[in-house]
Amino acid sequence: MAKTQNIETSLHPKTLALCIWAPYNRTKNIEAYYEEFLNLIKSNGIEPDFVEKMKLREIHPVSFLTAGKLEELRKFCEDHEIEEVIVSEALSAQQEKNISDYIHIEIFDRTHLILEIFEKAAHSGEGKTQVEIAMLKYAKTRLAGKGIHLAQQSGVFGLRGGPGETLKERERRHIEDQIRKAEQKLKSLQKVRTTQRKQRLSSNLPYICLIGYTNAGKSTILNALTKSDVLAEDKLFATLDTTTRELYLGNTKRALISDTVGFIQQLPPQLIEAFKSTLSELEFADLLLLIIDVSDSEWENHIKVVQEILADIEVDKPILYVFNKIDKVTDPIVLDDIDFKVDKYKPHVVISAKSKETLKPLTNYLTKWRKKAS
Ligand SMILES: Nc1nc2c(ncn2[C@@H]2O[C@H](COP(=O)(O)OP(=O)(O)OP(=O)(O)O)[C@@H](O)[C@H]2O)c(=O)[nH]1
Ligand SMILES: [Mg+2]
Repeated sequence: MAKTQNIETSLHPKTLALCIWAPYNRTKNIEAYYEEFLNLIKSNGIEPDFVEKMKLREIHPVSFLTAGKLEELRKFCEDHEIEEVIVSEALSAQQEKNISDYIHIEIFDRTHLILEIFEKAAHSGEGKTQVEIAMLKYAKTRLAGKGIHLAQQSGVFGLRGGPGETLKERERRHIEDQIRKAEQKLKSLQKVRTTQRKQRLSSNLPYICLIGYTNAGKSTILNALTKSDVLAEDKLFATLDTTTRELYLGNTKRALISDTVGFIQQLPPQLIEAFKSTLSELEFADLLLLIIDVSDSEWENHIKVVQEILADIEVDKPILYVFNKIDKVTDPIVLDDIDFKVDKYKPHVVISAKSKETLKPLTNYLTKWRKKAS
């Protein structure tokens, strides 16, 4: 490992953020990937004391890190009295447990980190229930990882139906029970959504959804277009709940527009699954505004991530690519490059949500689109 960085010393457990460049990660810009991971940690309200980078040539199937890397990590944690490690990758239950056992420190993987951010950001009953289901499903996989441990404790390693297995089985059943209850609750909450949708349809107004990578500016654009005050901040996953507003263009009510949860690369599958009820809104959209933070050097990769998730949830709707935050790009060479590259995405507009004037390409597009539709 290299480039140790002591950011802060405080009362919280001494935390190491372990940035891993795994062989399956085909990014052209690993530093941007690390930065995003550190932003996830920050969005969860944590300031890591140390940031370490580790490049892996191979993944060990049962411990993720090979023996040499494991020892390197153990030594670092011992030397710096680390009390918890957050890893940039999603680990299997067994990999997490094996690393943790070797270094004698608690490990949190990428999925755990994202689930905690979602838990903090959920406000509505539906949002909270969706996160609860994702967390329970995650807990269930971690329980499987505890199997050997529990069996060893009770001295029945390798025996089926012994006390260890019974305990695990009981825990598993308890979690499954909770998942079932939460899913029932979600179903009744979805009824409310269906009623709202019916009301929307009866209004005969077209329906527009804002989608995109987290922090791209979706809520800021919703606020600017509809004079609302949805929480918009420089934080990953600030929005989890869908907000629908009336969209006026000129002085006429033209459409209904919704903000949605943001996406990220390697979004935990439990979350996609749990958020299908919120994302099902997209099926009813007449137009998707795919918001892109064009000041982020990774914007093309972000579009790919969004397109992959849309394909995964089987949403195929007309898209307007909205390249946002152009005010942040000042380098003329980068501006030229953007100018050239955005042409691949049709139709598109380039905007800044910061002012009414720079938002105009979008409002003009929507006005024309609306006229064409009516
Ligand atoms: N400079 C600049 N900043 C912007 C622009 N649009 C949004 N921002 C900022 O970008 C940050 C994220 O904006 P949000 O609107 O919260 O982004 P979001 O896509 O809703 O993010 P999530 O809800 O977390 O997925 C905020 O700090 C905004 O003020 C823009 O056009 N220019
Ligand atoms: Mg938002």
